[in-house]
Amino acid sequence: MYHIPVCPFSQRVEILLSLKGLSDEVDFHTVDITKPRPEFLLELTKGTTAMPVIDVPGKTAIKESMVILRMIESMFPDPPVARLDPHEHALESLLVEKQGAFTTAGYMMVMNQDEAKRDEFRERMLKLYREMDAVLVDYAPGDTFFFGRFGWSEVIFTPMFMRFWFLEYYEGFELPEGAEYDRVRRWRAACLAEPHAQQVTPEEINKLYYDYARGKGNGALPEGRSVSTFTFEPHWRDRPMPPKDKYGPGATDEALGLIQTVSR
Ligand SMILES: N[C@@H](CCC(=O)N[C@@H](CS)C(=O)NCC(=O)O)C(=O)O
Repeated sequence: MYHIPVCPFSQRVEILLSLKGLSDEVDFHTVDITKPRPEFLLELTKGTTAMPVIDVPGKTAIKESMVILRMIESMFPDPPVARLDPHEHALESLLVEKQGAFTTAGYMMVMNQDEAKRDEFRERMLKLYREMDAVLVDYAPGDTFFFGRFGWSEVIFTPMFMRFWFLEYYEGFELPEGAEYDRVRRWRAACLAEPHAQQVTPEEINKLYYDYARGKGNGALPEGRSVSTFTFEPHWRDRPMPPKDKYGPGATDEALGLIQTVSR
């Protein structure tokens, strides 16, 4: 599997492999998003640059996280993560249907550079949380997870809940109090605590996604900067927390710890 360690779409696959006890059966190769993709990788993807991609020995490589998840689930059915009962799988799929809109809303909100539009983006996120809450209330038999355990919809959403730590940090966005968010709040908390889903931390996310908070995604550079916050070097652990104020003047490479200043 070719992946970007902090990518939520890659994390979905990592969580599923971990739940199936297959993490050690797969060779993971990290891809530096800030550099052009090597030729062999573009051949595997037929020219697209997004990760993850899984190179299945002797077969055509497969991209797109949702497609990869389904393939792994069918190839390695034991233990099942998606519900085996077709009707139960349809129920959990009602929630999964929201993943695209949810992902887009969160990324658009963190990337928004127009302070006057903050409320608009916040409302869009809250509306989606209310819709997810309603699906859980109306269709989920479980009290925390959709069913009694961390399963299919949880694999798909948990990496997004973790990326959206950047909304707490850069936008001060928290789920408000209120009954209309109670069910989804419980679900989210249980997802975040899942032992098989601890691949990333808030510190890592908030340091790496600073450039997203400045409106630049996928390794692109904000004006005046020369090193992406997605870079592997220097390691994120060795860098300071970025400023939370995404609408103020941008931090420099030096302030972000991306360039070591030589002391004389
Ligand atoms: N729809 C894709 C999205 C994958 C995606 O956007 N990956 C990002 C990293 S989080 C990426 O590789 N971006 C770099 C690029 O597109 O060149 C999936 O579900 O796998």
